Amino acid sequence: MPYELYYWPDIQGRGEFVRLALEQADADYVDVGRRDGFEAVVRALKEPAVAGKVFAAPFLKDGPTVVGQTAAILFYLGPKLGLAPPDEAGWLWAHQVQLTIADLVNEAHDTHHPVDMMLYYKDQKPEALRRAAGFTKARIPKFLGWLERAIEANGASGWLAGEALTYADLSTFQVVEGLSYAFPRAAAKTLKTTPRLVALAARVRDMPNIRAYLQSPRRIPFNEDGIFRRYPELDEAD
Ligand SMILES: N[C@@H](CCC(=O)N[C@@H](CS)C(=O)NCC(=O)O)C(=O)O
Repeated sequence: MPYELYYWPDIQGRGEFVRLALEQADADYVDVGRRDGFEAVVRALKEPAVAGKVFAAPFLKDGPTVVGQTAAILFYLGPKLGLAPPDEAGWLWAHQVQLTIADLVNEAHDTHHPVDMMLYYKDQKPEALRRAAGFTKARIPKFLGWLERAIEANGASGWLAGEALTYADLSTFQVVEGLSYAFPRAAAKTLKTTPRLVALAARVRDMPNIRAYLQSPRRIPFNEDGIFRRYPELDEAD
């Protein structure tokens, strides 16, 4: 039975962290929203076996198993896909990294939707400008600086958890891509100070399965409906 990923079909969003893991592992999976459309995801969220468990997309079905929350999906998939560290301490660490990335993702989202996610960006633009100023000035350096230190602390492998690639590295790559798309000036400024993080992202980008995925129609381009949106006025000034 293939894994079934349920996520919105037109954005990378939070689902992309799961897509990257499935693609790197060459897993047998169906991206149900991409195959059957947005309404298929809405319908699935209302199924009794899903509605009682899942708060929001993305979620994964693996036979009778239903898992929601991006970090929990990756915690579940990591060992099955060969993308988790080998021991319990490593599982916990990779999960901790993924949860920290989830915090970053929430803050990136809130730069364009600081007041109400049901309102349009244009209806909360003054607040967005204030929120984004703090995000670009202090939070991007803090999150990326932490990732840099974590790679360094892990030792010579250049990865985040142990000696081999894990889903935490794939998600870190996605964060570098997303921030570089949404906030090119602020991200570039910080990335100049994080050589290990830049090297990790380049290594992931160059892995054969990831490279093939990025060049395929399955990789949805970044756009202004997702988490990482390019509104130039929200980026740092030159
Ligand atoms: N913490 C959850 C957040 C899930 C989430 O906010 N999903 C968004 C799309 S990226 C959604 O569909 N939200 C609908 C809602 O919150 O009502 C995760 O990391 O998976």
